[in-house]
Amino acid sequence: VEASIPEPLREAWRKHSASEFKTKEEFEKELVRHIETTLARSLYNCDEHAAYSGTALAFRDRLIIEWNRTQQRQTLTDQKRVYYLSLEFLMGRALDNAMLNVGQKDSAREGLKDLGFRIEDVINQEHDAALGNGGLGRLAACFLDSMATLNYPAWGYGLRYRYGIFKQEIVDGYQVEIPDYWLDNNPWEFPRHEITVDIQFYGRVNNIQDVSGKIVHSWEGGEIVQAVAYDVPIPGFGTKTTNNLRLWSSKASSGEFDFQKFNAGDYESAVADQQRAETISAVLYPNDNLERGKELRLKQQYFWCAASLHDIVRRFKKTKRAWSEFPDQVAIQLNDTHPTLAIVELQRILIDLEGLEWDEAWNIVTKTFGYTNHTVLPEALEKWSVPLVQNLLPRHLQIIYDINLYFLQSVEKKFPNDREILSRVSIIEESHPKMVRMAYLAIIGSHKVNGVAELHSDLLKSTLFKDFVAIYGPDRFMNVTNGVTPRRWLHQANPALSALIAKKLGGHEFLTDLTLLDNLENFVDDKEFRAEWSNIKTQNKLRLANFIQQTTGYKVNPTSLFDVQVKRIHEYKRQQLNIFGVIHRYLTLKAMSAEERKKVVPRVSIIGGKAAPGYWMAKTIIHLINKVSAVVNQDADIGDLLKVIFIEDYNVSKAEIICPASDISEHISTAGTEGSGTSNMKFVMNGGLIIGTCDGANIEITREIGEQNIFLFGNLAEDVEDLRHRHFYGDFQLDPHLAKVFEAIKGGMFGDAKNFEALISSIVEHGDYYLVSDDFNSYITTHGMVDEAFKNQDEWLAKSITSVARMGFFSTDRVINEYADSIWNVEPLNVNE
Ligand code: 8GP
Repeated sequence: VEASIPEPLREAWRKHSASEFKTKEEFEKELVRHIETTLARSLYNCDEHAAYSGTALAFRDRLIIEWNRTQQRQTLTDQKRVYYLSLEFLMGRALDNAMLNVGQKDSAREGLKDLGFRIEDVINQEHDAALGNGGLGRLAACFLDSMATLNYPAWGYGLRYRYGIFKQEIVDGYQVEIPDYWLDNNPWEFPRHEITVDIQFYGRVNNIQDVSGKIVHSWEGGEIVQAVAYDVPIPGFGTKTTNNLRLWSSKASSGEFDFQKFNAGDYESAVADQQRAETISAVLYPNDNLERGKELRLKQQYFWCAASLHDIVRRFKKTKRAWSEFPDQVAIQLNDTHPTLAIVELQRILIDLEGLEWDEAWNIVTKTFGYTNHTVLPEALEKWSVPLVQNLLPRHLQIIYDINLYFLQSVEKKFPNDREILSRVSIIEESHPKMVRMAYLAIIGSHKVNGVAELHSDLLKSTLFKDFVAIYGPDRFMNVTNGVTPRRWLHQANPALSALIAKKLGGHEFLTDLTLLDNLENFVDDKEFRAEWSNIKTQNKLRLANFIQQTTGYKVNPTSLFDVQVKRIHEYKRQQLNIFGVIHRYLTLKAMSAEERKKVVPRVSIIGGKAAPGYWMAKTIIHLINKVSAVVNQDADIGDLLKVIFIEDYNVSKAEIICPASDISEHISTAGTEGSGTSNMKFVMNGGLIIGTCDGANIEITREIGEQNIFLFGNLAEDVEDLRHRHFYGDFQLDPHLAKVFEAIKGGMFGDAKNFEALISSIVEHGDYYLVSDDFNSYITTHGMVDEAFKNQDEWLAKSITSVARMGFFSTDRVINEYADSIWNVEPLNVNE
């Protein structure tokens, strides 16, 4: 139904059309109105949380006004749009970001003050939106910010999980998981109950011959689950664009209950059906860099891909264009292989529902999709068992087989004498059971495949996807090095530093053109500037020290060197290397004379991150960190020389406190294992130095900021395979310093040694896959260099300023422009007309 109001009646609409607040007064009016009406509170019972809700609602109104105009503008200009499909969007908090992006934080601060509240306390009321695990999900969130800021017509599509990533509690040193029910009073989403899509599962395929003799495939039976849209407005910084993040929620399709079953007295089964449907979008899988092949996960993937594609196709069909124009209107980016079924689904829509020929359809499909790979870890590569796919998505399996058939025929033509290559590149792995290799399907169905840092993209081409480079040529494979949004990770997280930089550079333009930071190098020797810079770091460390005291009870000295490693806990990221290094430091301190100790730089080792609930070794590492913390922190003999802090429940809003407060941060994955890493960028952008391996984006950070400004250590990626091979054949020598650390653990210094046996034996007896022992000496030696460098505060400060000045490359604005130019072929919208 066309719901548009006819022109003669639009006058009243124009007169009363909602407008956004622009001053402190107007903000106060909106805030009080929301508190008194929407929230039904008053000045007699308005607590901080109500103040937060009212403020959020006032800003939400502003966003929705811009959101409406943006959608209108994008529909009118009818340009090509980008759709970013990601199972994870790790957004964190929205209020502070909204205030800063629409440029009204001062109005809000003053307005809240007038009404009796401190803006910081109000902001702190917000629950993080934690619909992601780690880097991949946070990258998607940074991308949304940049796409809106740069005025790209872009949508995010994801799942509206009822439970985000679990909350982590530490009990007796062990991680305990608590469900994160985050949806109560979430003011940032708009339910669109009128936008629903029916999604089919199971059933069977009937192949029918039509009058012309063509075989038509019809997917019948099975069950239907309904997808309901929830929209989250994404405001750009300093621009009119507010884009949309559409999250799908699952619901039983026949309303609340199956009333027939209900009336027949089968109450339980009616409720069970409903619950089974709602289960699809109930939980985020809490694994980072690990796939477990669970049916519910596959259901999530198809549910979300099918709903999103239906939405995209519906929007395209409204323009009444020919199907051949689809790739000129639509670019779809696959954030890892999780949305690969979208390729199959689009092919299905085109041939089964729209009646296109296979080749014509496939040509449209491949021009539409791009695929980003985030990891080379074998355990993270998705494979789905053929029987599972057959049962859940019978028609899709047929299409996958057809895609594979045509692909293998083309490979055979190209390499007629190579039988081996066919089995190597086949989408179907000939195992028991057979498996569908999703990465191969994603490559074959996309026109571009990219990795997330240079080394990573090179490794993809030379190892995992080597055969595909031979088949398609090198042009299909490219690199787009990751970035982070400077709005959240500099301006919002570190307002004092952002203000100082703006003062020096004559404005905040650097926030939308980060390369302008390079002008800071002119001030490296500016005394006053240096003092302010250093003072800001001290204040940020003080803020973190207070946070640590409030949350752990431990007092840390803010003049100590703050050494931080925060990220998901994973053997490849090597938090075990870190904690063994800390134990080595502790043992060294204990053996020192009082005289020697005087020369020691006091250090606070701060580690935080979640382990996947089923990842036992990662949980063991957390346990060890907490045991070491308990022993070291109460050792009066050591005092401030060493403190060890485990930050519980690390998340985006905690990262905003932690990143600006580090002196040094650790990015110490085994070379060749980390796709890119993005926290390395956040830390350097905030004036912290880093210690790291030659891995992921560390290499490019080094190239930008200069070798003298980073502490690199460890074996190179090219040597890893050989070392592993040698270990496998028994050629392994435990590093003598590490041996001492193990002696201490085995001697019970950190509680029952049995708890840590497996951690030690993975290194000593099982081949040390992550090369902890091989890199240990280099690691502790380099930490010695960090200590020495920190003693010279003047030079340290120069390194800090120079590094920030050279970080311009690592903005997601640069990243998004690269995707837009070389993968999506889309232009930003001119919003000033
Ligand atoms: C991560 C990579 O490990 C990291 O190096 C990279 O910076 C980031 O993606 C963004 O590109 N990968 C994941 O977070 C990941 O694989 N997550 C799984 C939950 C899907």
